[in-house]
Amino acid sequence: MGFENDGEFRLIELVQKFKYVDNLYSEVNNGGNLSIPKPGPGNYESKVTHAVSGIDINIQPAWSLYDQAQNKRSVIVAIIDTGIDINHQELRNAIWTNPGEIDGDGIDNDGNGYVDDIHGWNFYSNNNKVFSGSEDSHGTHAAGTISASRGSYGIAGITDNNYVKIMPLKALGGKEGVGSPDAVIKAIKYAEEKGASICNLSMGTTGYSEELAQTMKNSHMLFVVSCGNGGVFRPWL
Ligand SMILES: [Ca+2]
Ligand SMILES: [Ca+2]
Repeated sequence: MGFENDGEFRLIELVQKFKYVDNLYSEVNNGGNLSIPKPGPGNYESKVTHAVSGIDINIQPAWSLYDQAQNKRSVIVAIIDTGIDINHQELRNAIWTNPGEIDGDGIDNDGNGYVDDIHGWNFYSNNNKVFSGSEDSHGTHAAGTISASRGSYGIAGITDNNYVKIMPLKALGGKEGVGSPDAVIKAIKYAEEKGASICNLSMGTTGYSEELAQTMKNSHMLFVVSCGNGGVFRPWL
């Protein structure tokens, strides 16, 4: 609904509400096996919401300008989240590949401390598996919003994934999409060292980590973070 607002949109509301946890989280499931509630007649409510037409990100003119541009620069966007389905047909062309790493040889070829990190790293489980199935739906969703292929089937991301590549860094996991500040800090440092210039953090926390705050402050990357999910007020923000 953010791409084009023509005055009304259908809002799908989850009946099963989010809850707060004492750690970083993406979204919370109250007992099912998926990180979003299972589809079913009792799980969703649908209603039409009226809005002011044109209040959207106005993406079509931006695409036109971008497509006309002669010199497009390559940009790496690190997504620190749950994992990402890197083989999804909408995302295959969008996934960053580590140019200094040889896949599957059991050797840390680029010497960054991570073995076979060919498409990012899993800081939740400390391995190179950046997609573990249904628990990684949230990160896959975020990647799609940023860089799903245009002109393919299904949705379109806001960027041209011929130039904008996604670096999958899994720091949240399990059925509740929870992770530690330490995992996020390590992922931020990884992203910076491997050339990301934008870092997406679609997550929230009810706690404060001075080390995480300083890591972000000392980074040269642009951080895009979620804000206001759940409406909790924190005075330090
Ligand atoms: Ca490596
Ligand atoms: Ca290797």
